[in-house]
Amino acid sequence: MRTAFPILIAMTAFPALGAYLDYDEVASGDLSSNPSLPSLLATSLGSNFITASVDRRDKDYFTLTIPAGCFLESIFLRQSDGSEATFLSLQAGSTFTEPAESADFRNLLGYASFFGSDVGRDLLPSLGSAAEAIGFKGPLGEQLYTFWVDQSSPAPTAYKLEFVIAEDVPGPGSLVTAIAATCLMIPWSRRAKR
Ligand SMILES: [Ca+2]
Repeated sequence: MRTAFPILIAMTAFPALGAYLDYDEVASGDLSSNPSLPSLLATSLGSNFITASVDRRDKDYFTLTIPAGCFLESIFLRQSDGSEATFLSLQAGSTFTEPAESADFRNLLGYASFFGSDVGRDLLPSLGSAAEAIGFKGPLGEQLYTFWVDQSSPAPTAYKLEFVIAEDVPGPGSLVTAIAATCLMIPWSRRAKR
């Protein structure tokens, strides 16, 4: 236990001032096209970016790990240059279980389509309210989410997404408190230093 506080204080010494995850396919390689083995990417508090492209033959699958006690608060579309809609979907967990050719929307946590005109919009509410999908409201608190990005056009469509990770806890409760121990200890440690 004695080592926990220095580690937590070290983590909190650098609050969300910028992009902690900044994955760009140009520099880091194409994201996985295998739903059973998505690219595994760790996020941090604040803004996390993925810049990539898809086309009819190139689907993107990636899993985001959310820091313990934190929440996926928003998914802002920052770039989209395709002439057709790009499809975005997610499931909780470390793989995507639905086949692209015959996905059962009832097994998706959510899905949405976006165009260039949606740049600047938070896609999370649309994902959560998609017809037939499991759905959700508000921030997402699981530790792992796997995303599927798809496009029917043969021409590549570039997209950039900003995933905002927040430390806010939506409400009191022992389970939430236990899960959120890391983030809850941040204000405690700051108070202790004053
Ligand atoms: Ca790609």
